[in-house]
Amino acid sequence: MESAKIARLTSFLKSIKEKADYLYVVGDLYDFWFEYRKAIPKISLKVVAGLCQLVESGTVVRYFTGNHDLWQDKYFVEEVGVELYHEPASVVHNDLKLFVAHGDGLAAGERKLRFIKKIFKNRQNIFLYRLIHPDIGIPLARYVSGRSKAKGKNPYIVQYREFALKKLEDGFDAVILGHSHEPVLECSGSKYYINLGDWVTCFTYLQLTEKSFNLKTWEVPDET
Ligand SMILES: [Mn+2]
Repeated sequence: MESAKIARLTSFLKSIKEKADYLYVVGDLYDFWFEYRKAIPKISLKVVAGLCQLVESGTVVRYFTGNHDLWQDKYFVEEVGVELYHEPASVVHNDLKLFVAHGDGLAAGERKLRFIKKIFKNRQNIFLYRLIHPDIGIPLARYVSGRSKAKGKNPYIVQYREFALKKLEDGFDAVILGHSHEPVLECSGSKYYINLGDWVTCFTYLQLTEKSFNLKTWEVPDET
Protein backbone atom coordinates (compact mmCIF):
# COMPACT_ATOMS: atom_id res chain seq x y z
CA MET A 1 0.00 0.00 0.00
CA GLU A 2 1.38 3.37 -0.87
CA SER A 3 1.64 6.10 1.76
CA ALA A 4 -1.20 8.33 0.46
CA LYS A 5 -3.60 5.38 0.58
CA ILE A 6 -2.37 4.38 4.03
CA ALA A 7 -2.97 7.96 5.27
CA ARG A 8 -6.46 7.94 3.78
CA LEU A 9 -7.32 4.60 5.36
CA THR A 10 -5.87 5.43 8.78
CA SER A 11 -7.68 8.80 8.84
CA PHE A 12 -10.90 6.92 8.17
CA LEU A 13 -10.23 4.40 10.95
CA LYS A 14 -9.48 7.28 13.31
CA SER A 15 -12.70 9.08 12.34
CA ILE A 16 -14.94 6.16 13.33
CA LYS A 17 -13.16 5.56 16.66
CA GLU A 18 -15.62 5.76 19.55
CA LYS A 19 -18.41 6.20 17.00
CA ALA A 20 -18.84 2.88 15.22
CA ASP A 21 -20.17 -0.12 17.13
CA TYR A 22 -19.00 -2.45 14.38
CA LEU A 23 -16.57 -2.29 11.48
CA TYR A 24 -16.72 -4.90 8.74
CA VAL A 25 -13.60 -5.25 6.61
CA VAL A 26 -14.86 -7.22 3.65
CA GLY A 27 -11.67 -8.73 2.30
CA ASP A 28 -8.55 -7.89 0.32
CA LEU A 29 -7.32 -5.25 2.73
CA TYR A 30 -3.87 -6.17 1.47
CA ASP A 31 -2.68 -7.20 -2.01
CA PHE A 32 -1.29 -10.26 -0.35
CA TRP A 33 -1.16 -11.95 3.04
CA PHE A 34 0.49 -15.18 4.08
CA GLU A 35 1.25 -16.17 7.65
CA TYR A 36 4.18 -18.30 8.66
CA ARG A 37 4.24 -19.64 12.18
CA LYS A 38 6.75 -17.02 13.32
CA ALA A 39 6.72 -14.49 10.48
CA ILE A 40 4.19 -12.26 8.76
CA PRO A 41 4.51 -10.13 5.60
CA LYS A 42 6.01 -6.66 5.93
CA ILE A 43 2.71 -4.77 5.70
CA SER A 44 1.74 -1.30 6.89
CA LEU A 45 2.02 -1.20 10.67
CA LYS A 46 -0.04 2.01 10.66
CA VAL A 47 -3.08 0.16 9.33
CA VAL A 48 -2.64 -2.65 11.86
CA ALA A 49 -2.24 -0.05 14.63
CA GLY A 50 -5.36 1.77 13.39
CA LEU A 51 -7.35 -1.45 13.65
CA CYS A 52 -5.88 -2.14 17.12
CA GLN A 53 -6.91 1.28 18.39
CA LEU A 54 -10.38 0.78 17.00
CA VAL A 55 -10.75 -2.55 18.80
CA GLU A 56 -9.40 -0.99 22.01
CA SER A 57 -11.95 1.82 21.71
CA GLY A 58 -14.71 -0.80 21.82
CA THR A 59 -15.56 -1.26 18.13
CA VAL A 60 -16.12 -4.87 17.13
CA VAL A 61 -14.02 -5.44 14.00
CA ARG A 62 -15.10 -8.31 11.77
CA TYR A 63 -12.65 -9.25 9.04
CA PHE A 64 -13.89 -11.29 6.07
CA THR A 65 -11.05 -12.73 4.04
CA GLY A 66 -10.93 -12.12 0.30
CA ASN A 67 -9.05 -13.87 -2.49
CA HIS A 68 -5.86 -11.87 -1.79
CA ASP A 69 -5.80 -12.45 1.96
CA LEU A 70 -7.38 -15.90 2.27
CA TRP A 71 -4.36 -17.07 4.27
CA GLN A 72 -5.27 -14.94 7.26
CA ASP A 73 -4.72 -17.21 10.23
CA LYS A 74 -4.26 -16.26 13.86
CA TYR A 75 -2.24 -13.04 13.74
CA PHE A 76 -5.10 -10.55 13.37
CA VAL A 77 -7.24 -12.51 15.83
CA GLU A 78 -4.57 -12.76 18.52
CA GLU A 79 -2.69 -9.48 18.05
CA VAL A 80 -5.41 -7.13 16.83
CA GLY A 81 -8.49 -8.74 18.31
CA VAL A 82 -10.58 -8.95 15.15
CA GLU A 83 -13.22 -11.61 14.55
CA LEU A 84 -12.14 -13.53 11.45
CA TYR A 85 -14.57 -14.94 8.86
CA HIS A 86 -13.30 -17.20 6.11
CA GLU A 87 -16.79 -17.82 4.71
CA PRO A 88 -19.81 -15.65 3.91
CA ALA A 89 -21.95 -15.00 6.98
CA SER A 90 -25.44 -14.01 7.94
CA VAL A 91 -25.52 -11.28 10.58
CA VAL A 92 -28.24 -9.18 12.15
CA HIS A 93 -27.92 -5.46 12.86
CA ASN A 94 -30.79 -3.12 13.76
CA ASP A 95 -33.23 -6.00 13.11
CA LEU A 96 -31.97 -6.29 9.53
CA LYS A 97 -30.78 -9.65 8.27
CA LEU A 98 -27.60 -9.08 6.28
CA PHE A 99 -25.63 -11.43 4.06
CA VAL A 100 -21.97 -10.40 4.07
CA ALA A 101 -19.26 -11.88 1.86
CA HIS A 102 -16.17 -10.78 -0.04
CA GLY A 103 -17.87 -12.16 -3.15
CA ASP A 104 -15.20 -14.17 -4.97
CA GLY A 105 -16.51 -17.58 -5.99
CA LEU A 106 -20.19 -16.72 -5.55
CA ALA A 107 -20.92 -16.31 -9.27
CA ALA A 108 -22.29 -19.44 -10.93
CA GLY A 109 -19.52 -19.32 -13.55
CA GLU A 110 -16.58 -19.21 -11.14
CA ARG A 111 -15.99 -22.98 -10.99
CA LYS A 112 -12.27 -22.73 -11.69
CA LEU A 113 -11.76 -20.20 -8.90
CA ARG A 114 -13.69 -22.34 -6.39
CA PHE A 115 -11.45 -25.28 -7.31
CA ILE A 116 -8.22 -23.26 -6.95
CA LYS A 117 -9.39 -21.88 -3.59
CA LYS A 118 -9.77 -25.43 -2.28
CA ILE A 119 -6.14 -26.16 -3.19
CA PHE A 120 -4.93 -22.88 -1.68
CA LYS A 121 -6.78 -23.47 1.57
CA ASN A 122 -5.69 -27.08 1.99
CA ARG A 123 -3.90 -27.36 5.37
CA GLN A 124 -1.23 -29.68 4.01
CA ASN A 125 -0.44 -27.36 1.10
CA ILE A 126 -0.18 -24.44 3.53
CA PHE A 127 2.19 -26.49 5.71
CA LEU A 128 4.40 -27.26 2.71
CA TYR A 129 4.37 -23.66 1.55
CA ARG A 130 5.55 -22.53 4.99
CA LEU A 131 8.75 -24.50 4.43
CA ILE A 132 9.77 -21.94 1.80
CA HIS A 133 11.80 -19.08 3.27
CA PRO A 134 9.58 -15.95 3.63
CA ASP A 135 11.92 -13.84 1.48
CA ILE A 136 11.15 -16.23 -1.38
CA GLY A 137 7.68 -17.44 -0.45
CA ILE A 138 6.11 -14.00 0.10
CA PRO A 139 7.28 -12.37 -3.19
CA LEU A 140 6.36 -15.56 -5.06
CA ALA A 141 2.84 -15.66 -3.66
CA ARG A 142 2.49 -11.91 -4.16
CA TYR A 143 3.37 -12.43 -7.83
CA VAL A 144 0.76 -15.17 -8.21
CA SER A 145 -1.76 -13.04 -6.32
CA GLY A 146 -0.99 -10.04 -8.58
CA ARG A 147 -1.63 -12.16 -11.66
CA SER A 148 -5.08 -13.03 -10.37
CA LYS A 149 -6.06 -9.34 -10.31
CA ALA A 150 -8.80 -8.87 -12.87
CA LYS A 151 -7.65 -6.79 -15.79
CA GLY A 152 -10.43 -4.28 -16.30
CA LYS A 153 -14.02 -4.99 -15.38
CA ASN A 154 -14.82 -8.14 -13.41
CA PRO A 155 -16.68 -10.44 -15.88
CA TYR A 156 -18.94 -11.83 -13.14
CA ILE A 157 -20.59 -8.59 -12.02
CA VAL A 158 -23.96 -9.59 -13.51
CA GLN A 159 -23.76 -13.03 -11.84
CA TYR A 160 -22.90 -11.53 -8.43
CA ARG A 161 -26.04 -9.42 -8.73
CA GLU A 162 -28.10 -12.51 -9.66
CA PHE A 163 -26.67 -14.32 -6.61
CA ALA A 164 -27.59 -11.34 -4.41
CA LEU A 165 -31.14 -11.05 -5.74
CA LYS A 166 -31.70 -14.74 -4.93
CA LYS A 167 -30.47 -14.17 -1.36
CA LEU A 168 -32.86 -11.23 -1.02
CA GLU A 169 -35.69 -13.49 -2.22
CA ASP A 170 -34.62 -16.02 0.43
CA GLY A 171 -35.35 -13.45 3.13
CA PHE A 172 -32.25 -11.33 3.59
CA ASP A 173 -32.81 -7.58 3.90
CA ALA A 174 -29.44 -6.72 2.37
CA VAL A 175 -26.59 -8.44 0.56
CA ILE A 176 -23.22 -6.76 1.00
CA LEU A 177 -20.28 -7.76 -1.18
CA GLY A 178 -16.88 -6.42 -2.22
CA HIS A 179 -14.37 -7.89 -4.67
CA SER A 180 -15.64 -6.38 -7.95
CA HIS A 181 -14.29 -2.85 -7.14
CA GLU A 182 -17.53 -1.35 -8.49
CA PRO A 183 -19.63 0.48 -5.89
CA VAL A 184 -23.33 -0.41 -6.09
CA LEU A 185 -26.28 0.50 -3.93
CA GLU A 186 -29.47 -0.88 -5.41
CA CYS A 187 -32.69 -0.60 -3.48
CA SER A 188 -35.89 -2.43 -4.29
CA GLY A 189 -38.68 -1.87 -1.79
CA SER A 190 -36.97 -2.38 1.56
CA LYS A 191 -34.25 -4.70 0.15
CA TYR A 192 -30.71 -3.72 -0.74
CA TYR A 193 -27.96 -5.07 -2.94
CA ILE A 194 -24.71 -3.35 -2.07
CA ASN A 195 -21.19 -3.57 -3.37
CA LEU A 196 -18.69 -1.71 -1.22
CA GLY A 197 -16.48 -0.60 -4.11
CA ASP A 198 -12.82 -0.36 -3.12
CA TRP A 199 -10.04 1.65 -1.52
CA VAL A 200 -7.86 1.57 -4.63
CA THR A 201 -9.64 4.26 -6.64
CA CYS A 202 -13.11 4.71 -5.07
CA PHE A 203 -12.46 4.99 -1.29
CA THR A 204 -16.05 4.02 -0.57
CA TYR A 205 -17.58 2.69 2.62
CA LEU A 206 -21.05 1.75 3.75
CA GLN A 207 -22.64 3.26 6.80
CA LEU A 208 -25.62 1.60 8.44
CA THR A 209 -27.50 3.90 10.80
CA GLU A 210 -30.74 2.54 12.22
CA LYS A 211 -32.24 1.01 9.08
CA SER A 212 -30.70 3.22 6.45
CA PHE A 213 -27.74 2.33 4.26
CA ASN A 214 -25.44 5.04 2.94
CA LEU A 215 -22.63 4.35 0.52
CA LYS A 216 -20.17 7.18 1.03
CA THR A 217 -16.76 8.27 -0.25
CA TRP A 218 -14.09 9.03 2.33
CA GLU A 219 -12.18 12.26 1.74
CA VAL A 220 -9.22 13.03 3.98
CA PRO A 221 -10.29 15.95 6.18
CA ASP A 222 -8.48 19.19 5.46
CA GLU A 223 -6.29 19.86 8.50
CA THR A 224 -5.21 23.38 7.56
MN1 LIG B 1 -11.14 -9.85 -4.25
